[in-house]
Amino acid sequence: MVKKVLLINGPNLNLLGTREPEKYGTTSLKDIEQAAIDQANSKKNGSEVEVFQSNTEGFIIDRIHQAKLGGVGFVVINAGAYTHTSVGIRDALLGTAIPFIEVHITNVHQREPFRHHSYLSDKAIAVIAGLGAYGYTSAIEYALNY
Ligand code: CA2
Repeated sequence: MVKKVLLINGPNLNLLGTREPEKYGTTSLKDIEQAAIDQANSKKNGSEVEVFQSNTEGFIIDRIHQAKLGGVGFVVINAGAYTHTSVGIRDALLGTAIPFIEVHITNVHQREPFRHHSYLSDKAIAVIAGLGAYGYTSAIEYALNY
């Protein structure tokens, strides 16, 4: 079983819970991250969740590289807007060969056409979109049992 899971959130997701609650809900990123950490701790088998948020593409890529060196066995990622633009994040995930789940709070397929394409989906173990904050909970649960 995977012992170390990394939860990555991309640009603007630090604003969760503060604005646009009708779209993104009322849960803060801090609460989402703490819930993921608690999920791992409740397993009582030494599993851990590390968390990272950045508004900068290169920092996300650097963190994925570090994850490989740090023994992370699974990544849960909401790359935010970079989902639809970033070959670099795709290449980092493929280059490290860490299995990952792509999460979106909203159902991107009900939104503007430019959100329908993802540079990550075809390489993800799974894609979760539209379940709100519960999408993270379910992805972390899967990752911890992987
Ligand atoms: O649905 C998702 O989780 C998205 O990844 C969110 C991104 C968007 O660009 C993707 O297409 C879908 C945007 C994150 C913005 O987060 C905010 C949260 C609260 C207030 C304002 C923005």
